[in-house]
Amino acid sequence: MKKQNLFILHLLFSLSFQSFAQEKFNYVSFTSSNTQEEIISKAANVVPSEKQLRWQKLELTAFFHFGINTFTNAEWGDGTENPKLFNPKKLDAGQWVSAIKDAGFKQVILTAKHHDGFCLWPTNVTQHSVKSSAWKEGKGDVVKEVSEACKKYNIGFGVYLSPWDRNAECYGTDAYNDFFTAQLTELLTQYGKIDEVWFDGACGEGPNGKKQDYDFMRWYALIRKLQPQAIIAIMGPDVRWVGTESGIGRNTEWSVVPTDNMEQSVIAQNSQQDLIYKPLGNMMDEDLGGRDVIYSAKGLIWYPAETDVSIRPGWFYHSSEDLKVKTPGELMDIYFSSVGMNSVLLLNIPPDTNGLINEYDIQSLKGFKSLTDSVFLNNLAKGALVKSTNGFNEKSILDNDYQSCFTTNDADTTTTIDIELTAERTFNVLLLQENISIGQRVENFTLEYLDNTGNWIQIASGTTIGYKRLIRFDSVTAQKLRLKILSSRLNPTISELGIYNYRTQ
Ligand code: FUL
Repeated sequence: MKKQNLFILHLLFSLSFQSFAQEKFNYVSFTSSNTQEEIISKAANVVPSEKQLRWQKLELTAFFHFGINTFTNAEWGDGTENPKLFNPKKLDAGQWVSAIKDAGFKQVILTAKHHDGFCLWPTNVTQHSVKSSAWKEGKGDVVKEVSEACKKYNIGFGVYLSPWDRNAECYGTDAYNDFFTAQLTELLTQYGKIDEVWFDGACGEGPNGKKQDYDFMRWYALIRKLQPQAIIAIMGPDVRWVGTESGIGRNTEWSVVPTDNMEQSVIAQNSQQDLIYKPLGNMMDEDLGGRDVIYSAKGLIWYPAETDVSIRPGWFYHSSEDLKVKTPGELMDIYFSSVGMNSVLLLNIPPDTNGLINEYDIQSLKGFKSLTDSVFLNNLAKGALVKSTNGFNEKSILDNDYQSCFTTNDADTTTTIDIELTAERTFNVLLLQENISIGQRVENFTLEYLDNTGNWIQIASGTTIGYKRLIRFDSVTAQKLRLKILSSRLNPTISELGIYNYRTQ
């Protein structure tokens, strides 16, 4: 290629990357004068906060449901349990953390206190804790042991602290908010770095039960102050619940969703700062962020989905469920329908009464890891020739570097990328990743292959991509593939593309 042409290409390339420099916000608000075009362009520039991006890249996180329920064989304790029953004689937090680390998980969340109010650390504000248990003669601290194991294995550490507390006498009065604040402060100050705080929305008090107005704003502010890097999930501002406990997310999963409680003053002055309130709005619909939904929104926020599901039928360990541990194949299905649907997976693996991850669960995690490795360590598109009709930086979709990406000029919201594999291959999985640090933009795409009669045949199609999209289809054997981005909110970005073969047993 002539030097001059190369220069023009380079210029075009840098121009297109200037669009990345457009103003980016974690949330935006609209006025009634905003046109639909303006709304779409603003939506395309809403991006994750630094901590949301870090969290999204974890992909796999593990829940440890452990507590008095483990010893009473219950799912929801009522708070009257005898703390002496808690006695995990062989507790080994290193075994828990290494088991999940070996399976590819990057962060854990421990149920420091579930609805029964029993605390896994020796809190100062109630006797209902490990302090009153038989375990280590009341001198043990599960939160400490798990947090230290996480440090040792370089795994993120988070805490679940149930707002609903069936043991605390003050529950239902103003004093409970102080009680909870004190518990939260202990957790945030005594165990080093906390990466995620998980506030459960569950409350089974019923119409005649105790009513508690939770002081969430105070708790969010406290977390932001004491552990500014921590994600506040579910009943919190950073991460929303996907809406099921089955492990199945949405086919169309927008991380940019409407929120109703946009305060003009907050937005005008602190547009780049963290929100300290939970976005309000319907976060349960099938389509949370499509065009029709956002046209009538007051504002938009980056509010991604977390998919929580248990490896067993229950959240706590019950020996009767040993044979019901999900198989590696079932965990793979969940991986496809959570991580593969632009969500982070929070898989619960409940330690047993010995204080160990049970052998059944260990075996299943191991099988899951060998399955993910056997599929995803071998990108069949590696080394392929990649050419687009109107884009730049095509090679970056195969460079295994998330940050670098393919894109087009600003106004080009469609593109076609041809991929010629180094040889004919058999495959049945497509992986796509958008560079979400630039925004989530793609609304519609297809994948085709060239069959041996010279026809392009569609094998996969989808709407959103987001951080990661995995699509399975019937196996095909081909050498030439065509990815079509049919609709995007601004110039699409593609960070990575993968083609894999998943052999189900
Ligand atoms: C729910 C709780 O009620 C369950 O016991 C479990 O902790 C699950 C993760 O969240 O809301």
